[in-house]
Amino acid sequence: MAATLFISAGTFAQKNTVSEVSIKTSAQCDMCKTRIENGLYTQKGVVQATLDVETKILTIKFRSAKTNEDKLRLYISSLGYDADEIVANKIAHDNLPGCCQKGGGH
Ligand SMILES: [Cu+2]
Repeated sequence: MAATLFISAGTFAQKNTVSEVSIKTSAQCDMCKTRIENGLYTQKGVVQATLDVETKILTIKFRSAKTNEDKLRLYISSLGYDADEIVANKIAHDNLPGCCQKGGGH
């Protein structure tokens, strides 16, 4: 009985494991912050996304059963921003408002 309970609790915990990753982005301003954070919330497994505009560090809490760091970085690139060593998707980047592009207006 005790063993069964222990196993179920373990399975439950594994399914709901929340990991955290910090990713350096090329975000420039509050518009970028909104764009990146709101975008991430549409992605499976993302629990929390917080971008610090000053440091450009994005902190994401995610369920490791549903997504992973590489997927998240690729998604950020698809929004037009660098994500650590993943360079921003060029088309998405060039479609951003000028002030949100790398080295733009801030
Ligand atoms: Cu911006």
